[in-house]
Amino acid sequence: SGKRLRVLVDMDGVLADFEGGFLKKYRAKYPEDPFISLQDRRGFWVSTQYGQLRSDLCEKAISIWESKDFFMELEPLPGGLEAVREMAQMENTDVFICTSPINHIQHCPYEKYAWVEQHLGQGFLEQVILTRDKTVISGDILIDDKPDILGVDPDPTWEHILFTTCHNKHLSPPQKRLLSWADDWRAVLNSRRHD
Ligand code: BVP
Repeated sequence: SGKRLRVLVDMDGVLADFEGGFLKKYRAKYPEDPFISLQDRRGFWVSTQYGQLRSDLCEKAISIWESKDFFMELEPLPGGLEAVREMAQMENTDVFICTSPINHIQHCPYEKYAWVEQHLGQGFLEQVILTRDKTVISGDILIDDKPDILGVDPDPTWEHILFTTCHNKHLSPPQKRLLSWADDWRAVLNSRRHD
């Protein structure tokens, strides 16, 4: 087939350690309050689980990722940057980073671009897609840790590959999984090249 493969890669929980960065800053800011260890995380929304633990903790959790430098200072997840760099060099392959910014716009959208520039270089800014609705973005594959990716298009073009993280590891999802960047992501790409 002469067609190029388009891979969409999510950022938080796939390339950047949102959960680890959140927990570290939450514990530093609210040392007297209870927290949820990464082992005990369930459900995509951190704020929902903290709100269930104690109602006031929902807004305390939100205050963490709404703070300046939260997104900029997230650590890269092991192997992720190397994987997207390798994808970008592969023949007949286009890779885009597809990420949903939070609605508190002061810091997050800028810091997401700044993170990509710092870790992947200025040229990679061409590959960044910020959208609150990933179903309207066309691609062959979307690698994302969110189990349910919904939007206005009921039949997105991409196949969702669920990237395993603390909050989704106990699910039995309908999607194929990537267990980590040490898993065989090249085979996942190749499985979509000819159909
Ligand atoms: O920008 C991230 C963090 C934010 O939602 C976005 C998810 O983007 P994708 O990974 O789908 O691209 N976010 C927000 C909340 C609560 C908001 Br109230 C949360 O609990 N977890 C979370 O990731």
